[in-house]
Amino acid sequence: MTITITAFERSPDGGKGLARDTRVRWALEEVRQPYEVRLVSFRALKEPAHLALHPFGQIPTYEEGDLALFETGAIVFHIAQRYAGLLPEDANARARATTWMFAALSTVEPPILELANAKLVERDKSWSAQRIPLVEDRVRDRLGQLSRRLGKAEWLDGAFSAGDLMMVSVLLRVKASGLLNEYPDIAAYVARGEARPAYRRAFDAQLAINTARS
Ligand code: GTB
Repeated sequence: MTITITAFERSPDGGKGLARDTRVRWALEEVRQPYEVRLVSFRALKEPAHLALHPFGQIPTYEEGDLALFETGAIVFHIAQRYAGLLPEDANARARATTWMFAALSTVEPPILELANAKLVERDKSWSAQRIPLVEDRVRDRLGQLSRRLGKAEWLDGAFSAGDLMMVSVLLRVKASGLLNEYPDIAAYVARGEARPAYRRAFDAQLAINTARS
């Protein structure tokens, strides 16, 4: 059955992996499933056809036969459950890998998004210079906790899983800030994720779309 995802027609970062179709592409590449991409303009995101797929008017979406999904957590989880390669066989190990997916999205990503908003959206506010260091410290708290758990391990819980895919995807959003470099184990962990052939294929595919159109 053909899998179709949506992605930005023109990504604000020029297709350098920050838009969230990257994590869905990465998951599909890890499980070796071919997929098609429907490119959507910012205007079309808020039009009825796209809103029928995604109530919040965002990318990415995922269609497979009569199944339509939104939310990258749900999409990656679906891919990991349906196709072998992203979740362990053992039921407890599977539950732990799923826990890391949720931890990435519910516990680590919120302060990272807060920092991105503080730097991009709130820059012109009079209080911005006071707020940014506070938000940076919230990110540091999470990175420190994660670093203490990860230590020198290659991945969060044994073999690479959907938990790592989601955690690395979330951490990539803060890479440009330089904060990851304060936690060498985390920086190395993210670099390991980026070095995976499946990630490289996902990244290159997104970049190619944006490069072709610039
Ligand atoms: N919780 C949802 C999920 O995980 O699927 C969030 C989806 C989401 O934020 N989608 C964004 C979107 O469609 C694109 S990824 N935004 C348009 C809108 O809301 O109108 C966020 C994103 C986009 C681009 C960059 N960048 O270029 O730097 C970074 C992050």
